Amino acid sequence: MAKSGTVAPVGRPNAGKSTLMNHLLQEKLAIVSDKPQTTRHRIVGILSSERGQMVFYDTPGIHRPLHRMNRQMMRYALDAMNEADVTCLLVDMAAKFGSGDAYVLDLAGKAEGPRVLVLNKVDRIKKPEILPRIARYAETGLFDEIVPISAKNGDNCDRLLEVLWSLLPEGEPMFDPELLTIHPERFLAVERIREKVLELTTEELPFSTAVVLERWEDDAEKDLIRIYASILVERQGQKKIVVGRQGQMIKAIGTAARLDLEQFLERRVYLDLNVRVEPDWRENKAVLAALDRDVDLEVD
Ligand SMILES: Nc1nc2c(ncn2[C@@H]2O[C@H](COP(=O)(O)OP(=O)(O)O)[C@@H](O)[C@H]2O)c(=O)[nH]1
Ligand SMILES: [Mg+2]
Repeated sequence: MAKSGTVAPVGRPNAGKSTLMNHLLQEKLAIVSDKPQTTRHRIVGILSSERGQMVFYDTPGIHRPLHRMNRQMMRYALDAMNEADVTCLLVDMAAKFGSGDAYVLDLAGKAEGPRVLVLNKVDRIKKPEILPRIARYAETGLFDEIVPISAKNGDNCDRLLEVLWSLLPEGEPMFDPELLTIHPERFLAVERIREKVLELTTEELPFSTAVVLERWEDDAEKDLIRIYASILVERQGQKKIVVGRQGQMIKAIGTAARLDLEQFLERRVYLDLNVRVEPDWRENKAVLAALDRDVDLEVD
């Protein structure tokens, strides 16, 4: 009998959840950055093989929510954990264990069903430190399996996948095995624009930026897709940073995003980005609804 079920990678921001899902799917589905709170939705990734089907729910990192947007992000994370067949707690081995980690450990430890602890970023710590760390986590008795990996270079990810397949229930696949995700191209494209904003800007800016799709025109005659999008910021000063001196920053973001989108969409792309100040958008229901629109395709 084939396996079929869902896996929720959960953990603190920046633990490497999106990197892991991308690695296991061999595809850049979720955007990744070195800034916390990169993932803002539940991103579904579908892995189909002769073993069956494993559906990942990549989620926002667990953090103290200070805005309406972040409360929604936390709901995505907690709902995914409650719904998934297997909970996969990711811990950044290179980061010092703090109260945030204790909170997440407690939370994930209460998840129903099998729980796997993934000790990520082993490439960043010394080898002799690994076993004692595993032993300490094993003492909690909260996990069915503990697997040290590097999501970035793929170390031991085969072993993790093996563990996940073994814990998954038997069943029929939920999705067409040809599908990699349930998100429309437009959503994934807008995420990739946001990734460039995160990559090229620094400090507190990433938290207060969002990208909204304004218009998407498929010009078959010219074999071109025209994408009009707005980068939201909260204050005039932030707009200055995103635009840059003589528009240099927005130009760099636009070029990087266009090249990436042309590869992703396998089409020529015309990208029009504009920066808009939208005070307190993270509290604004209408803006948040616009950002949530078109995230999931309707799949029967
Ligand atoms: N050195 C190292 N860096 C990693 C590893 N996994 C993820 N990262 C980096 O950690 C940062 C956060 O990764 P991301 O997947 O966005 O974390 P998320 O917030 O949990 O989804 C990025 O800069 C990744 O490149 C790893 O195994 N080793
Ligand atoms: Mg992420």
